[in-house]
Amino acid sequence: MDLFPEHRTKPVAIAAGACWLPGFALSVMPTLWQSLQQHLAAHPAQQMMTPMGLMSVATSSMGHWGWVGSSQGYGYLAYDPVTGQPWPAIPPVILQLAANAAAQAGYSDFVPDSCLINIYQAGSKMGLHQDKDEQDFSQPIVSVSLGIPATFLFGGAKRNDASAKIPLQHGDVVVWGGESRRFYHGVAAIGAHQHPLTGNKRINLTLRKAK
Ligand code: MD6
Ligand code: FE
Repeated sequence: MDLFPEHRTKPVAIAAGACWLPGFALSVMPTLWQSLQQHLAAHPAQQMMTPMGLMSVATSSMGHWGWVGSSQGYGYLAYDPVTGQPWPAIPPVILQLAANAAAQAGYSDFVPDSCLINIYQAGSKMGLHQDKDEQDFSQPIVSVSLGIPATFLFGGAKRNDASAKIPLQHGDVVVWGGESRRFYHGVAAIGAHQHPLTGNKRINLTLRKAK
């Protein structure tokens, strides 16, 4: 597996059914960024509680189902617990990007109903976990990275399986599905960096079909 190809423009297979698409989101970034800023102004990201404790990332959502945590548990909720309002629709630019990335990775007709927005700063991380709160595991997950770099950890079906370390940059997309749909994954602690668009932050969009 070549994680550092000279030309970071071609898809890189990272596991069975999982694909890293370097720079795939760059062409739509101006439109994407504008819609994301509008969303976050109305639905600010909040640090969610989970039964494991307060998350180090701040979270907001778009789409029919938002991902929400509390000390009682976590999962998909149709309204923003902060405003009590339904989540806004996923903007067309993001829906189209997700469908195009999924298709590039071999998953046709991907129509997500959930877009989780995670905001990381220096020291934020996400421990190894599986995404298994969705109903249809035939649908892939599409993850879009903005801003400062992150090391995405992509393991296997078992928690102890070795993890590949994927050096994600602004505009990179990762798609996983098929055999790797329930593989363990996480984000290593973020370093202190600056990015011209996002400042000291990394923003990740995770698109899924929840229900
Ligand atoms: C990321 N997030 O933020 C990856 N999975 O780069 C996740 O893998 C994730 O934030 C399940 C539930 C919430 C998440
Ligand atoms: Fe996840």
